[in-house]
Amino acid sequence: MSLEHRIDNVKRIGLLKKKIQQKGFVRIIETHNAISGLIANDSTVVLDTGEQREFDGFWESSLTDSASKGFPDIELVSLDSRLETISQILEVTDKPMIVDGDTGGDFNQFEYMVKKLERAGVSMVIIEDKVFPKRNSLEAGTRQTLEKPEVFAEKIRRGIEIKSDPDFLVVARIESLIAGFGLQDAIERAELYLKAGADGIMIHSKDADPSQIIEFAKKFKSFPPELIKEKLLICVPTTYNSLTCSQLAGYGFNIIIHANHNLRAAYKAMEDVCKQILTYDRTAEADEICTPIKSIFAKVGFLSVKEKDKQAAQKLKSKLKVVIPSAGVNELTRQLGKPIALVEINNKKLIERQLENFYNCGLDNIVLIRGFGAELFTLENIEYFDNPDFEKTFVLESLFKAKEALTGSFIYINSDLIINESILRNLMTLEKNPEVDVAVVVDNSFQYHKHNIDKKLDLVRTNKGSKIDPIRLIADNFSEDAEYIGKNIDSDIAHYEFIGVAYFSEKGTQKLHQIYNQAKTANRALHESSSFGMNSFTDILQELINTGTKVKVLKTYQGWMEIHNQEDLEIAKQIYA
Ligand code: SPV
Ligand code: MG
Repeated sequence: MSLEHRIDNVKRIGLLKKKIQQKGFVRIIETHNAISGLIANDSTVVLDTGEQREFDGFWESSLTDSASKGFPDIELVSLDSRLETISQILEVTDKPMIVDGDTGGDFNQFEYMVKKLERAGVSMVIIEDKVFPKRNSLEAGTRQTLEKPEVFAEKIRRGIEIKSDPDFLVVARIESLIAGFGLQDAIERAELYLKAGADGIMIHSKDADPSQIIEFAKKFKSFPPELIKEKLLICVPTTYNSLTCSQLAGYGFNIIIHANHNLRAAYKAMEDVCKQILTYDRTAEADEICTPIKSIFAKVGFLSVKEKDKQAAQKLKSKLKVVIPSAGVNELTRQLGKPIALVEINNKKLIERQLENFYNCGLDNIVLIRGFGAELFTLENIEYFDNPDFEKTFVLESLFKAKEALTGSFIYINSDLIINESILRNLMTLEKNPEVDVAVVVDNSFQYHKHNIDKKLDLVRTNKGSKIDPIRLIADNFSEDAEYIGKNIDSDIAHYEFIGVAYFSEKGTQKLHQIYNQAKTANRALHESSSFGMNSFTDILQELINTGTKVKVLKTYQGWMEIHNQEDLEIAKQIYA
């Protein structure tokens, strides 16, 4: 991951020298942009012998940088453009870089090049002894003009003098073998460049036969010791590629550069994939030769961004949670083959409509307990819990499947409800009200249409409730205490209907746990329930009342809707049309 590769420039510059000192020789791989840098940086193999092998640094090649930009390798790409690529690679990696400086320009230009590369965090610049503008060395028949050795030696001297970091290295690249001037010319030039202060010599060849290179290495070793003290020998075995790095190191090379392979590999892969897509007129076949997008996401750090986003969102979530038990199954959900929360009301799932209201109120800490059709919940940013026993147990058991999330204060809401934001906002005021530990949302409109209600309602009788004007009801919220809550009460003496929404303060939540744990230990059916497993939410509310907890009521007149059957669903569709 790109963010993880962090290293400061001074440390990185010194790394190349350090690695060579430690290992004797280093393996360098070409990179031409940030992603190739990332891949090169992270590539590693473990051999049968147990040895773990990776690249020690990068070659920022003039050939592949130019080609990446669609240009021939003739010193056409400006230093600024090269520097842009260089800094993009360095930004996401933590290994040292050697820059192919072409001819380095004239003496003065080379001084600026050295300063800029040093400042960028590059460890080494290699310049070649050709006349500007050089031509790439690999193509047979290309006209190659070598610089006068004395002129080039002077350029090296100027570069050495201007650098300020002793670990930044200036290397002379000898092109005698490329230009056909022979080994002797190469050796004479090497001697001159070393005397000018070059930190090392790169000897280049485009011959498939490595014998001249090997010969050069032998001659280099036989130079007077003071001339080659701490001097590096470098090669680029593009054409004589049968020799391994270890073999080349055996001949005395300290740096072995694989100069163009990442670009060539990418080029071939891109050509192949383009042909596949054109041939089959689709991408199904091409996908097989492509890296999965997820691997790229992982490499460039996108997956860790996703993870960190999640963690941050978790940290910054509202303290007040919303807990939705959605495990149960009824006739309607069986018919629809999905949990009620996932039923679509005019192209939007019920849960999405709920979530919209929660988010609008700043409530984004959502806990949902799944059961029937659990696998159908794919919404993110919800903390899920599961009640696999949803057929045999009831809502209290579902709620306590999320017991580890039941901490602090929370709003309980049934999954088949849509409620107005005003109800939520009213409940949210309780966060600042130390008087209320438990509150339930109630509605008295059932009193006016009792006769056409087909299901047994959860009714509430309070200490001060009466039949009064529904508008006035709202004015005295949280002043009445529920005395009875459940189905087994004559509707004539009940004041309200419990709508399936409740609030618990931190203390209220603790009491809830206490009562639940006691009932569990005793395997006790609470209130109207027939068994412990069938305990309902209203059963524990009544138990709270019975054990001295005040359960306050928040009165609402309409502003909520329960999707209980097909008819409700049709009404909801009309409302949201
Ligand atoms: C490069 O990679 O740009 C080089 C090496 O200079 S070569 O292409 O072999 O000249
Ligand atoms: Mg080059």
